[in-house]
Amino acid sequence: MNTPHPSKPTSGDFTKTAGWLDWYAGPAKPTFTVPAGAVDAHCHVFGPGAQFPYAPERKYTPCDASHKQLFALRDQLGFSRNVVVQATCHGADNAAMVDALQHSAGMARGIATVKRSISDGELQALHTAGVRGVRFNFVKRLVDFTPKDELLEIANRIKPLGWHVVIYFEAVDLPELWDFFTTLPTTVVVDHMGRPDTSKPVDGPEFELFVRFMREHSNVWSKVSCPERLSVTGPNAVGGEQQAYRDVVPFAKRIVETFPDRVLWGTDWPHPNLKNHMPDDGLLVDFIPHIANTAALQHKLLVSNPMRLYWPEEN
Ligand code: 0GY
Repeated sequence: MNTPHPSKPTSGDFTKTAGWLDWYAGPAKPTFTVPAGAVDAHCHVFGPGAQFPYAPERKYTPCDASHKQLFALRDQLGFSRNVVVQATCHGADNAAMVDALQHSAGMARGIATVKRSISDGELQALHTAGVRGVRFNFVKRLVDFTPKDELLEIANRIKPLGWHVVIYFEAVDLPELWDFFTTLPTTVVVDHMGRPDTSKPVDGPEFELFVRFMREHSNVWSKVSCPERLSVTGPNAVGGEQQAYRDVVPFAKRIVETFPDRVLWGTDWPHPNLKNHMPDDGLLVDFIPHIANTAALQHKLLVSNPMRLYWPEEN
């Protein structure tokens, strides 16, 4: 008899993957006040599974995290808008994400996952719902391989809609993916700074390559998000100062200061796949002034950049 792998979910079973932490209920009110009109440009919804079943091909089964809970968090943190990124646990079924957009009164945009079989009519329906991009995921623990010719075909089809491509990859894979990324015909937004290894120097060859990638390609943007995912030192404050995730600061600060017009920030709520600690989203907001330390930089990061990309009609 075949016994299923314990970490590999089966399609009808929505039992949360072992070791998974639920998102943090009751986050602190941040000390840092975000500028008016701030956008949380990277967050997700999960299900609820009973209404929007998780994809049979998923690599994890999350806890449910609804759009109501997302919008309550937005209000608690002082944000005005969200960009809801299709999570891999929903595969290419964008229904939960689209439902969130449709309940946002125009205050959320979306990033979808699509296959080459999607019709023009379906793409147009996603656009009408508020989708403004597609995500190509190269993180092997999250997705199976999709051929690059399929991705390029999708990129060429979404370009006329004015959409962009969001890419998610690990820093060690950038050299191999460079040629593909630089052929993409749209704006390209990198998730979480290309996941640098923050135990390596900020001016070492690995992160220099990422900086070069952005410097040489003016269509490349970066989310300076997920200190909780990238940090080795972790959430603990040291001394009297709030220095959670302090090892990530030099990486994010460098990107914000070098490319102030091409950076975005997001909570990453409900924080998929965290097993060691779950961040208090209020404290994540308090991380922002450490990486963008002037009002002008904060405004670009949180308001003018995401508005230009996701709500250009309001500019
Ligand atoms: C993130 C990061 C992760 C997961 C996903 O869609 C996803 O499943 O994005 C991760 O596990 O690193 O951006 O939420």
